[in-house]
Amino acid sequence: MADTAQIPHYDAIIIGAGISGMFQLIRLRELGMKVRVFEAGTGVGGTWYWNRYPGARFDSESWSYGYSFSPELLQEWDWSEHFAAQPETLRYLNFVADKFDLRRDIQFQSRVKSLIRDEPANDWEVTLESGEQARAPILITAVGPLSAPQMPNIPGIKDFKGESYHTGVWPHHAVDFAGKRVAVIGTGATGVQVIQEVAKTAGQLYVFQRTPNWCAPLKNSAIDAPTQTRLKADMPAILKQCLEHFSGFIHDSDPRGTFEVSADEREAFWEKLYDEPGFGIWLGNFRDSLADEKANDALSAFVAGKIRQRVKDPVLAEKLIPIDHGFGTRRVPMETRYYEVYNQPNVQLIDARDAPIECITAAGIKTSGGEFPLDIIVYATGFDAVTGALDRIEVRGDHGQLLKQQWANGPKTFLGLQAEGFTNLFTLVGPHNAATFCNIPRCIEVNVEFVTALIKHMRERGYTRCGPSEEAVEAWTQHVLEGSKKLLLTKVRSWFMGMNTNIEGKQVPKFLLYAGGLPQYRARCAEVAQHDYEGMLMS
Ligand code: NA7
Repeated sequence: MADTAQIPHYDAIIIGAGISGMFQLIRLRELGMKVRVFEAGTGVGGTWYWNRYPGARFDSESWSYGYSFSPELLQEWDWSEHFAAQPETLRYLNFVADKFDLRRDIQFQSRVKSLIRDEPANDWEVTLESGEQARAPILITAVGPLSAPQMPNIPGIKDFKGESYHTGVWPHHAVDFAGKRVAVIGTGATGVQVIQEVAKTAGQLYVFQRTPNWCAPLKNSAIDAPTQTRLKADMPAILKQCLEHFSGFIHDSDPRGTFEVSADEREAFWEKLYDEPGFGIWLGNFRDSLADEKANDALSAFVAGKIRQRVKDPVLAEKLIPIDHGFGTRRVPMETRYYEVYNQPNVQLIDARDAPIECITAAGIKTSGGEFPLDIIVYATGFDAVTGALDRIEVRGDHGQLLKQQWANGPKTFLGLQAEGFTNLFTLVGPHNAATFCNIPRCIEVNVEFVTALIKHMRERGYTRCGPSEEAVEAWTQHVLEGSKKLLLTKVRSWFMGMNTNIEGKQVPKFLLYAGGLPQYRARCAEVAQHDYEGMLMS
């Protein structure tokens, strides 16, 4: 490494100014540390900065999503809807950045190219795409689990003469769909949000669906003044409840088994959940819904019935009903009149399984069944999930080893926060971390508080290095993989399983989440801290 004395030096460097990076900055400042945050965007907000596509909004109840660390902030901010749209969330995160004067430590338009450990100097050297460099002994990645947008591997994408956009890097200018011929490729949580919005104005909307997903009604509404007052008063109880629930939401599974109740009771319960706002039907269902095949089949049959009721054309309805996976074994897209969109004359579903997309041409999309002339193509094709954002950076550890290579056969971490041989690197919301299957701010705060307390512990005792032992990594990885086996979702192709048909080497399932739930994760983190960070070697 060249003349390092010329390179700006900090106590810690954080990569990313989304929800986790912003909160980590606040906490490290409180320790009196000199911190630099590098952020690729021109503003704060991470996910909510990049995903500004039409229809983008929460699936978490807004009032369960905000930061909890500041009672003042909780009282000051009023959410206007139970499930806020992206512009409001971005406004909220900017409000936080202003309130805590965060921008003075954040360097925007600074995409990181490499993170190289200089072990003898006990520093991480950060190099930006611009060539600019910075160093710090502590490096915290706050790069997000769904932040590496992935284009499909369809030939001819560059040939298209119309407008085209990936949802995850949506432009800052308005895109006008009125009267246009529009294609949306992808029917995941993002595609579903885009489709129901674009269908309102497009002249003709073609939805290219390869795999139907099980969607459920969001039931969003405005928050009226009395509800606002009640929510503010209930905030401590709501936040406590979230921390005690499996995935950090206000919803938690029902203690009853699917077949422990009568058929009538079961049906009535599902009707109630289907009619209620939010993820209740997914995360607040019978305790065996996502683990027992028969229970899951029965629930899937109930939801299929709903789709048949809502889509007028019976042949089309069948095309929208998943046949290769059960309800909730992939991320459930939340919708507002999504199925009714297919009753509109300006919307056509193209089954990309029957007639696969062959290529993109200058004029539109060509499938094995025909050609579709288009003005706009929207790629709602998802992300290189969880490990993707780290894979896109050259991350080299103590002995020059590549993190991507070390994780080639699946991630190996301690608590989803540290990898062996990557001293002083902390991966907020990393793979095998509870935050990957969570109402994310609730888990982010758990991550950040743990890392902050650990750094404080190191500073108080004069430790300058921290990394997990081989045994701790092995034990955590086994615990994560063992725990995943009970869930049906491990048998299904999805981003949960690190599978992406558009990326070479990502066709083999590698479980990326943590299926033990937030309470168990918090308990384990607390236990590790109480035992002087057992499993983490400090010197
Ligand atoms: P997802 O859930 O990964 O969905 C991507 C969609 O794009 C999905 O329907 C894919 O079909 C489809 N896709 C991807 N590549 C292709 C090609 N080559 N041809 C046709 N269709 C394709 O991403 P989202 O952005 O919707 O959601 C990601 C998460 O962000 C979401 O779970 C929320 O937590 C927020 P496939 O299913 O692979 O057949």
